[in-house]
Amino acid sequence: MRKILVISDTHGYLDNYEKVIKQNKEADYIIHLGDVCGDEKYIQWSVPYAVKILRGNNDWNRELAEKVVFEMYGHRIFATHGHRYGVYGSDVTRLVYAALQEDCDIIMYGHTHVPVIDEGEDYTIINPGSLTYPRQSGRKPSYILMTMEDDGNVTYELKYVD
Ligand SMILES: [Mn+2]
Repeated sequence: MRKILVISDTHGYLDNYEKVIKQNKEADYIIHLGDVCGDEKYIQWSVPYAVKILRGNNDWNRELAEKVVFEMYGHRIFATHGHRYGVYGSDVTRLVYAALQEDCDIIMYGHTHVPVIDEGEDYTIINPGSLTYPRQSGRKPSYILMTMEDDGNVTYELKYVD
């Protein structure tokens, strides 16, 4: 089993990131979906487990990948910031098309700062929202804790930082 913290859009502020790390000591993987804004090295070394950081529209570090496709427990995961696929409001058409072309069944993106967990028959789309500049109604900083069981079952929990 793996506990994966999916976070995004920290925009150069780490106070809430530190809270998330402290509140999820059982996590063993972090995926940051971009707009890390210079904190990539810090985040990379802040935990003793695996970290993937994607490149957002406010990231100038060319070492960060624009997108990544990887497999875990029988799932293919497509992770990207989203701006390259024109995500806007709730329109994720191009992103979904690109992910399905690569046979992915879990699609994750950031950029909109609005959390989404949309579990479908063929694929699931998630967006953890922003830990720094939330834009959904209520504007609470948010992230997603994803649990992948060995048998491939996945659960997604939208969590908030107070
Ligand atoms: Mn952003």
